[in-house]
Amino acid sequence: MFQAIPAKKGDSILALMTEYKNDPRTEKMDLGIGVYRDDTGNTPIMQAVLEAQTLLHNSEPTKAYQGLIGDAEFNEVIAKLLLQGTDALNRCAALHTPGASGALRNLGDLIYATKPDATVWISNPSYVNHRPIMEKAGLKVAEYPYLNPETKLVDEQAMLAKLAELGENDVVLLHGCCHNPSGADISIDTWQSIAELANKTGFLPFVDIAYHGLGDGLVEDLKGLHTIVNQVEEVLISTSCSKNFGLYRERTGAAIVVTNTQQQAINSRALMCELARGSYSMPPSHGAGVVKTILNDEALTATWKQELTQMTQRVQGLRNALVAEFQAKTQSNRYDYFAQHKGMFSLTGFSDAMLEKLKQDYGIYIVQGGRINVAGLKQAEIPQLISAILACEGL
Ligand code: PLP
Ligand code: TYF
Repeated sequence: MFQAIPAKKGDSILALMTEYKNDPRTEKMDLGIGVYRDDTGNTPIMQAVLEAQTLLHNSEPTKAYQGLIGDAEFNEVIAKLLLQGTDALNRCAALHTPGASGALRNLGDLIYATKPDATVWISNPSYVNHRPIMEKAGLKVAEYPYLNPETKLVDEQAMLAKLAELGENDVVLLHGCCHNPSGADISIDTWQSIAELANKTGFLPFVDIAYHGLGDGLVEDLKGLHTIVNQVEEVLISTSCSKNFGLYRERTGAAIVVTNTQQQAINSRALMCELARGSYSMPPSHGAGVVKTILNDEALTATWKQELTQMTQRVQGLRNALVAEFQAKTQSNRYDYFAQHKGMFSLTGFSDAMLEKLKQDYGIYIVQGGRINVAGLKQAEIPQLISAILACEGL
């Protein structure tokens, strides 16, 4: 039965992570997979998470099943974290899922269950798993123009021109902030135009926000999402606690459906529960328990916000330092885009040959397409990284 299955290469980002681990060199730099690291190269467990885990450990009464909606209190706090201050909070329902990946798949299944002919439009480029998740849900996937390869910023005109052609059979998957892989985010004016276009043409906005708080901060990073939900009746949202709570392996996220009435949202979530029943059934509880413990406690929330701000500021500092060092070494502004990008990543567009040389000759690991995880850098490594890039340039 399984003899016909060919060997597979698998996910190139995860493969690069393993290749880095197996590289015996001591002088090496992992700028591949999207995890935050501190200046010593560790991905620490946040202090707020450590304290919440202790509280949880001492108070958790049972490990009995939670039911298909997962942790109901987590669903409430995560919806508030994202939608507080908008009227969408009164016409939404959240479903605790195994990471944003689980949310993306569940919402893909929801789209398929209600409109099997829909096309999901993803940005070019987009998160490596957007296309496979939506295709495996049975949906057609197409790309809208996004990144201008010259400026490394968003080609907003081209993007809006394509979205203007769409209609009621289309779903537009948008990155809420900190675009993966490019780091280039859309302006508030463009979010406003997207909201207007959605209302005019009837496409469904689907906002994936996996890096909330890692761009300009928890409040600022929601401006795009809020622009949409304040004006458009129906919106899908997937969110992740992997990065902003550092809970990666705990697989913690949520799928949120915003509809025209609270009852409609509850009905939609009932269908989402049925769809979850057809795959993983119930999500793992620990990460959601940690998140709700933090968000229900003022002191822990303050600690968490402070830590998240420090992480974000470290990345912004690295971005500024990269630009300053590039300017000093090249007497040019061609790498200034690093400081205009938001979140963990910047897409450089480095060629495969250049990436191979950086890896082989310098032990520098960067994802295909040239996506650099700025959040994986140590301050002291910046001169070394830039010298290596400049030595390899032109390949
Ligand atoms: N969406 C985007 C844009 C991502 O970059 C990621 C991965 O980090 C995810 C979703 C999935 O996140 P999670 O680890 O919560 O499944
Ligand atoms: O883009 C990234 O690096 C993160 C982590 O199959 C990730 O989103 C990468 C690949 C993958 C799962 C998670």
